Amino acid sequence: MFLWGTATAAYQIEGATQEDGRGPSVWDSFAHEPGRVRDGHTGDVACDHYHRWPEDVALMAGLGVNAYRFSISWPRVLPTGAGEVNRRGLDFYDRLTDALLAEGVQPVPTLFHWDLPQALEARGGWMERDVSALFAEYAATVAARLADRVPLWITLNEPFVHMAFGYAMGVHAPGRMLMTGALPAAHHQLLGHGLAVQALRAAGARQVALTNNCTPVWPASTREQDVAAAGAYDILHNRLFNDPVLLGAYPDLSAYTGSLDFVRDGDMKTIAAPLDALGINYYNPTRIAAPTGAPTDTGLPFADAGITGHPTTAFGWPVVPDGLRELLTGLKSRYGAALPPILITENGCSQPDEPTERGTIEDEARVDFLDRHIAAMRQAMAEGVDVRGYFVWSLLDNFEWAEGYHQRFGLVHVDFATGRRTPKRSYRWFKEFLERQKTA
Ligand code: GBH
Repeated sequence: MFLWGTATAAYQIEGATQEDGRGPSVWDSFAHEPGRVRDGHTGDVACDHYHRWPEDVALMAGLGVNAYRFSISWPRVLPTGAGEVNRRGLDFYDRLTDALLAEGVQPVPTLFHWDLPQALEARGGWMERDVSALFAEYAATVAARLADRVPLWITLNEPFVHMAFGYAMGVHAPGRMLMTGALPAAHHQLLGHGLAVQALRAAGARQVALTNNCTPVWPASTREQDVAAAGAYDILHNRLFNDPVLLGAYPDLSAYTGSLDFVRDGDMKTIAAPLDALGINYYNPTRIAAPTGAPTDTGLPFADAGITGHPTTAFGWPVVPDGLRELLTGLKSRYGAALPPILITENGCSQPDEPTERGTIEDEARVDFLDRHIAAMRQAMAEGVDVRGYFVWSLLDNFEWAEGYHQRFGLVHVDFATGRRTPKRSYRWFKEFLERQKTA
């Protein structure tokens, strides 16, 4: 069965950050630090999904999806990251799982979508090797409770973005600016992934995947320097996270570091544990040029050249549906038989989505975006790529990290003052699309 779903993440929708024994995460601390998130927005309430989840499950039942990708909040389950289990935290995901199954919606949990328990950040966060083993213990704890009903698990969401935005550039929690010094945070996430795969299988999980954010990389010109810079960017963004998992080895990282002393014997074998699927989050391609040599250069071996000549979303990201086909066929040609079946675990766009006087939200641009990306995915499938699922980011407008509530990605509009949900035109479009899949 092809999985058609929507996706969300705990900190972006749940709220209730101090309820039922949940501990603080790095995102609670970060969002409450002045100047970190636009207009000082926080996830304290967000979509209040922690209380309104029955309504959200009903929205998915009405939509007709057969799968739902959500994330589990590590500090809800283990308030200090390790040790004492908070049963009320697990109870929440247990209730959600049962309610989804009762509606014929397969729960697809992600164990880590960036909300590290603050107590583990105090110990060094993902820069600290021990966090990998603690992540696997947490995975085992959750699976012991849910694996009897949950067939498919995702370990990490976008370790690239977490490393780059959280540890290298400081624009996401935990707000560190280590630049290339952040590479251990990549390795420890990947090691945590590999250890979690073992723990999940031991607890009875039938299928395990990792979700990577991938981007097709376009050289800004055919000049040799630009092509080399594009290759260097591809290594950092895509291959650093795909190669170890699929091939058991890092790509050549000499443009970024002189030493991989954080890698120990046996790590690569752990990281390369066979997967049942690779999750891909696709938003847009990236155009890369050689650094200019100006004082404003980052010191990195590439510069973002920007993409022009394509429409953009409210976030300013270029809309390039064919980039999804290019990405998928590119993965197939790079990894061949080592590439497991693919799940598109996120795809979607931000739009202003102001209600009309009649209260409806006519998000035509989102309908067009989704329609064209699904067509591009199908084109890749026709070209031989084994894709098994597609999840729209997102079910609900939600807390968009450093942008707060300013970017709206939902099929369902959320009035953040009242929590009121209003399905958009795109929700009705996707519902009709899914009905057509059943009869086709
Ligand atoms: C995902 O990350 C996250 O998993 C999810 O939580 C989030 O809400 C969602 O996407 C929407 O942001 O500067 O034009 O080259 C997406 C990671 C990183 C993808 C930045 C787009 C930059 C576009 N994104 N990237 S551009």
